[in-house]
Amino acid sequence: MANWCRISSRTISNHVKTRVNQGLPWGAVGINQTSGLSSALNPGGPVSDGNWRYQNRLPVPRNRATLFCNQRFESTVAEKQRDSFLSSESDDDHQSVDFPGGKVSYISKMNFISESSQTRVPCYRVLDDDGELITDSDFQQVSKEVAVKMYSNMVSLQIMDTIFYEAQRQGRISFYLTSAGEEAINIASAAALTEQDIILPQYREPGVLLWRGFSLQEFADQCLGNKADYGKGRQMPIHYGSRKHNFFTISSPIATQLPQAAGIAYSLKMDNKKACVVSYIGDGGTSEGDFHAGLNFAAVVEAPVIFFCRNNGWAISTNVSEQFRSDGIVVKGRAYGIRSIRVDGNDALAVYSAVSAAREMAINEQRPILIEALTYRVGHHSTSDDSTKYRQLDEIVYWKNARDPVNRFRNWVQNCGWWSEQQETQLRNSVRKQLLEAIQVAEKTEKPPLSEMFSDVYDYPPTNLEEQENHLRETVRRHPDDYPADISV
Ligand SMILES: Cc1ncc(C[n+]2csc(CCOP(=O)(O)OP(=O)(O)O)c2C)c(N)n1
Ligand SMILES: [Mg+2]
Repeated sequence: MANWCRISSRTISNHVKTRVNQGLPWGAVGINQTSGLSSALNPGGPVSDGNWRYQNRLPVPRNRATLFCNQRFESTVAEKQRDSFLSSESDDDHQSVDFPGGKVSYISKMNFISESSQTRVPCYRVLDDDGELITDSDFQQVSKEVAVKMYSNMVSLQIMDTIFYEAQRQGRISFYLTSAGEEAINIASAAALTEQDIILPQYREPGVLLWRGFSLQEFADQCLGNKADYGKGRQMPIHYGSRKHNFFTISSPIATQLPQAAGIAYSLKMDNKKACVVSYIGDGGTSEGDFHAGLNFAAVVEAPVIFFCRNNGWAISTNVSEQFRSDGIVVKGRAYGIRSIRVDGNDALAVYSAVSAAREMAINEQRPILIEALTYRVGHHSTSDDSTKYRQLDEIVYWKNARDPVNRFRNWVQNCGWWSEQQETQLRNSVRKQLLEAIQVAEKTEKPPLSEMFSDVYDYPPTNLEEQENHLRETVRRHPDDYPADISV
């Protein structure tokens, strides 16, 4: 369970008072309204062993900001020597070695590079918790039209999640996975791109496809695996893909999309295209070898790709504190020579601004960029999971209510005078109705013929596959009650 601790506003020193701090499953991070560096809080008392998550647990505070603290940034001997030699002059300035990558100076002091810096990398945001614009923030303005579309899409995604989730509970689809809590990441990142930019998703980013115009009917057809599904019913629900929308088909093995993204971005570079690749990944996905291969490859070939990491605190039941000891993911960029930023993933304007800037740099300077968005997976991992078995209900409720990205953005759009209560009701009723209709249509649409299950891989199917096909047809004929009646055998 996450380690809970509390910092009252009195304990926050003056210089950080202007920065609001979040209750985060990945420890407290200073929130910065500009993308530069700033101080961050050093929360809680020291805990010295690896069992920190089970110690120092304080009662869950009510009605005040709660900080999920961890103490892995505790001072160590190495940290006290913190990076001093990186900034100080070499004690023998004339002694250096020319090494691939530049000159390296020699020093005669034995200093290890510390494992972490004293302060965590701050988190860029533009809107405060109430959706008020933070004075002097550094952000990309969005037009009324774009803002309203962003908000409407965030609501549609929420409703889509609710209805498909219920459909799964009713046994109408076999599986589902929601994006609850990550609506701003989904929609705002998509809004900052152009349709020529190529998306390689993990799986919790259907909002990008929604933004690009994939219809509710197309979502329903895929989840129901009918004849209209572009994957011909061969994939599990939520494995969307659309050539028309430059959205690669989701594949279950996580992180495989990253080296592919680097390669595709390199091809854009070779063709002098004014576009980039955006590859999404979860915090858990960063532990895969493909994450490292993808980032390194992209850095070396200077490929225009944005690696967008949704750090939502959990990889199924594994908390980020059990996933890595680094200051999240943002710091990993530098190890590969990649420019990086940490952003508040629940602030749609900050995500939009960071992705716009990243896109400009990726294309104009032909380089990869890493974005780490701090957020929280409000739903269970998928319909195969019950997250109350490994995390506290209060933690979920806190993020669902106090940190909801949709309400936060709504407040801003409403304060701009671009949204009303009446529009809200109309939108919600209309999307709900469209979705229910889409599911009904998808249910009535025939399933793809059985032959499709064996096509598209081999020109000439090997004999073992032919045997499997014949065996399957025989089984369906023998047990018709166990298979949908509309499958053509
Ligand atoms: C290569 C690989 N290893 C393990 C899995 C099993 N698996 C599916 S989702 C998941 C967790 C991923 O967590 P994260 O990347 O944080 O994404 P989130 O679900 O939080 O959005 C794991 C381990 C997998 N699909 N592929
Ligand atoms: Mg995760």
